[in-house]
Amino acid sequence: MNDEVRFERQGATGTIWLDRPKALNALTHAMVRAMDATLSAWAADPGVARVIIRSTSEKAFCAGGDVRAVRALGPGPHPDQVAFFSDEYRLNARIKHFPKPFIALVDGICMGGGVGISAHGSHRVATEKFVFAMPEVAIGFFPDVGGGHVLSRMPSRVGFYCGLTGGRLGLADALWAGLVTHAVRTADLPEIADALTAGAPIEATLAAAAFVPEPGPIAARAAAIDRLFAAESVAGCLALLDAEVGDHADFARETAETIRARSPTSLCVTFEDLRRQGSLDFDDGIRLDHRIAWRILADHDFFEGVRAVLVDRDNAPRWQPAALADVDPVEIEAHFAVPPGGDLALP
Ligand code: QUE
Repeated sequence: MNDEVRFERQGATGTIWLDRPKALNALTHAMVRAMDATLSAWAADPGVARVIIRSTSEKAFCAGGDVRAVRALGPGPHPDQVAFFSDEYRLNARIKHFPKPFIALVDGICMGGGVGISAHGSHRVATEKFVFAMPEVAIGFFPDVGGGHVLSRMPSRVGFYCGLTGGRLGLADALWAGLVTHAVRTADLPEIADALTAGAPIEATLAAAAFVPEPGPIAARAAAIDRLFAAESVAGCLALLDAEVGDHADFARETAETIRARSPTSLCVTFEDLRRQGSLDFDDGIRLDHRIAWRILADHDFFEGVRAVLVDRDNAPRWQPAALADVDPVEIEAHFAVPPGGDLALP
């Protein structure tokens, strides 16, 4: 039994409690395995009619995967690293294809791996404390866990903005982008959860609790973002951002500065990934995530990025190569090849 994630059965409702608050519920391999096993059993159990996932932390739903543990195994790909990502991606696919309502109650930070266990469910309920990000380019990784599938389907190339900057979306923008299905208030969440757990009708309960937030900052800039991220490469987008004048010039300058701090290799991999994900179904998309993750485990930047952001916390990663112009296109293409062990096996 794993005490970092707990499972409850009340009547026909199964509840998953993420309970690793000191690490903002960052997903360990044991948590991933426990959730996958329980969801597999609940999918087949006619006594379970719905599943709710929520957090014991007031601050975070889930900040990501336990990438510190992945890094601690050293440069890879190590079999345990590959197994962690493979199991995590299979869990993401299980949630995407879950045969019953899967309701994520997301109150607080939801990044990376947290997106993978909430955004693919049938109901994504979030509060005014919701903060979404796919920040992996900051640690030399890429938006995995089915995040590329989601980002590539957001309106107005906002997914490219999110993926290449690691930038955040608040509740209003996430609702606008289709990530969140219902905006509710944190104060109302206990009552909503109790009603859903007791078997109240899902759509009516959520519709009655939902509110319409004030428009968010990203939706307000959607047309500019669409234009600024319309180039055919990362360098092309940076050129558009650098050339921007007028109302969005400050936004463009800050955005370009953020992108320039990210791993050049991660940026190029992410750009090509988002380009491809738009025309792949979910399962092919997550198989692509597995190919890329496998290859990134052999790269320099992931280990350096986790060191700089999460281990030493100097926030001064020394990327290799350090400049976008020095990224070899052949190296980038290699991230999309089938790994020696074959593609991710999905049930
Ligand atoms: C980018 C990321 C992650 C991140 C920060 C980034 C990520 C992740 C965590 C994280 C946060 C708090 C913890 C923890 C991990 O931070 O994936 O163990 O306590 O899991 O800039 O991709």
